[in-house]
Amino acid sequence: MPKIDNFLDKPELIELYRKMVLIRKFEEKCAQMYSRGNISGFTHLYIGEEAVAVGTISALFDKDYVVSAYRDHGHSLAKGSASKEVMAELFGKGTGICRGLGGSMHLFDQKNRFMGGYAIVGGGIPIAVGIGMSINYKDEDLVCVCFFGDGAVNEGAFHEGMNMAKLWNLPVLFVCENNYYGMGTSVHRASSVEKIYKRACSYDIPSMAVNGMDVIEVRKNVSNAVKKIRRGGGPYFIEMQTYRYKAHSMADPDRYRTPEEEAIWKDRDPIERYARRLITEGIIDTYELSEINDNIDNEINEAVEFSQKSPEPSKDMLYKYVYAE
Ligand SMILES: Cc1ncc(C[n+]2csc(CCOP(=O)(O)OP(=O)(O)O)c2C)c(N)n1
Ligand SMILES: [Mg+2]
Repeated sequence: MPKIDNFLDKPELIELYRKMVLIRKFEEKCAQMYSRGNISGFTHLYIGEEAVAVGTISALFDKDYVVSAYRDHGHSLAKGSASKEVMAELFGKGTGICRGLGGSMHLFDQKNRFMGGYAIVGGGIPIAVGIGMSINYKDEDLVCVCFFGDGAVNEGAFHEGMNMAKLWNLPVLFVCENNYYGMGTSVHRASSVEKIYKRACSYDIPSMAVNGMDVIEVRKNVSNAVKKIRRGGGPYFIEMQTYRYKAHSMADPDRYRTPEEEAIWKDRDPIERYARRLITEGIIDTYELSEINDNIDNEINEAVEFSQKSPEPSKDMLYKYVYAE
């Protein structure tokens, strides 16, 4: 059976492709639905970064935990959330994954152990550390992966979290998605240390940088890191070098990047490159690829239809899940 680098078999290789396309098409549809007024509030798209979520999460057990930030649709989908429930959440409908009460930045899917998106930069990090602590306390063979951006490494929560994770030898994989910008501020204007993976040295946490545009590279390196963590090796830090093709959020005019820079990154497109590789290495043919794409188009259209038809959250939900009487 064909494999890439003797590493994954055909169904696994194809699943990596399918999941990346699912995220890309889901996000493209979100942009459309947002501009039509079906989705409101803040929405941050993950287009361009798909290989990071898919490569990382595919290396985990279903029972492992994932914590995200506010650019969270891709992580939730990669962890197994149903696309129609995520879309309905963005529409603010009662059938959404958080019954329409969370929205784009606060997805949560306990059954798939997706432990939330968080709008506060770095806010997910202490939560992931807490999950790591509970894993050790219960003596489980699990890992918690925490995704955050390059902007988060300048937050106090990052430093407190990294310190405690190392001190208590917690099974946490810190995945910094370095897309080179925190809103409109580039990394070199925000971080005294340009190589972000070096930040982990302060806490004696092993770390590395990985090409986040290559799903196989991501998958391999995360697998290795997770193996070490499961053996009791303590936390690990990976800087995934990637790029978001779209603006910071749907509300950002995106005037801080040059077309030349964008073109360089789009040339490294994780999906196109991987599709070419699958074909060149004889894993799949163009017919199979277009079949996968068509199936995903159908899935996304069904997700939109489901969301449109779904009811608003009922009025009796108004005071549920709030602290005030
Ligand atoms: C504590 C805090 N400070 C500021 C903000 C406003 N803010 C929202 S997103 C963002 C940029 C973060 O960039 P990064 O961590 O690189 O993630 P990316 O958006 O690139 O995925 C900022 C400053 C916030 N949400 N929380
Ligand atoms: Mg960033």
